[in-house]
Amino acid sequence: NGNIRVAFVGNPNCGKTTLFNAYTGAKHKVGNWPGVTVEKKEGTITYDDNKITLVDLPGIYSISPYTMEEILTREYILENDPDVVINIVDASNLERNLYLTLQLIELGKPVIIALNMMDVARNRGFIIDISKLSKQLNVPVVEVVATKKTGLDDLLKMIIHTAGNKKDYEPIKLDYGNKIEEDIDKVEKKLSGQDIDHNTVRWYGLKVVEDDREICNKLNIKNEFNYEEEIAKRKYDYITDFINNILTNPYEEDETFSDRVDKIVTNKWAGLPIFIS
Ligand code: GDP
Ligand code: K
Ligand code: MG
Repeated sequence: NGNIRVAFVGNPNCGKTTLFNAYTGAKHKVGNWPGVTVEKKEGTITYDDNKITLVDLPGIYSISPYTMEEILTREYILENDPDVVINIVDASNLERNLYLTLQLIELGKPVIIALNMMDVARNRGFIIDISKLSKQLNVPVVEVVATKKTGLDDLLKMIIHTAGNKKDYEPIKLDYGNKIEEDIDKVEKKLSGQDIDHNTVRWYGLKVVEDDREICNKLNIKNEFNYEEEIAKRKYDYITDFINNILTNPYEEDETFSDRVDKIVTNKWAGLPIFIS
C-alpha cells in the first residue's frame, strides 16, 4: 500500500486519453510540459488503499529523438522513474502498435500492455491469444475497452501487483546479432560506473550504437556506429515472426463480424468457424 506512479504511453489514437479520463473523471490537472506546448494531464486516484498517480503522455510511434513528443516521453520515463509504464495498445492494429511496445520494454521499466479497442478487434473477427502475447513479451496483458470502461479494475489490480514486484522484473532481450551485441557490450562497459538502473543500461547501449545524438551527448560518449536501421528491422522481424501465433485474422480487409455472419447465413462462405468471446 502506497503511492504508485504510472505513465500512459501509446501510439496516437490508441485511446490513452479516453482511458485516462475513465479513471480520473474530472479529477485531473491539465497543464503544459515545461517549455513546450504539448498538453500534460495528471490525475490521482485511490484504489485498494493505494494512491495511484496517472500521467497521460503524448502519442508516439517510436522513442527515437526525432519529435518533441518522443523526447518528452522518454525523458519523462528516464527522469521520473514511474513504477509502471502502461502501454496502451490498439488491439485492432496490434502488429503496428507492438513496435513501440518493444522499445518501451527495452527502456527497462515494468510494462503492462493495456490491450484497448478490444470491441473493435472482436467486431473485425480478430482472435488474439492474450496469454501467448504475454509470454512472448514477458509482460502482463490486460484487455480493456476504454469507451465502455471495461477492464478498468483488472488493469488497476495488475498495476498494483506489478509495482509491488518491480524489483523482480526482467525485460526480454532481443538478440541483435554478434556484431551489434559486441558493440552494445562495449558501451555498457563504458557506462558501468554511472548511476543507471541495471535494466536501463542496455537501452543506453542500444541508443549509442543507433547513433542517437541526444543520448550520445547526454552520456558524453563518442560513437563510431550507426545500426539504427538494422535495430529497427530486427524489431519488425521479431514481431512478424510471432504475430501469426498470437493473432488470427480470418477476415478480409474491412470485413466485419456481421458481414461474415451474413455470408454464412446466405451460404456465401464456408470455412473457419466464427468465434464469439
Ligand atoms: P489518444 O490519442 O490515444 O489519446 O486516443 P483517444 O483517447 O483520443 O481516442 C481516440 C478515439 O478512439 C476516440 O474517438 C475514442 O472515443 C476512441 N476510443 C478509445 N478507446 C476506445 C475503445 O476501447 N473502443 C472504441 N470503439 N473506441 C475507442
Ligand atoms: K487524439
Ligand atoms: Mg490523447
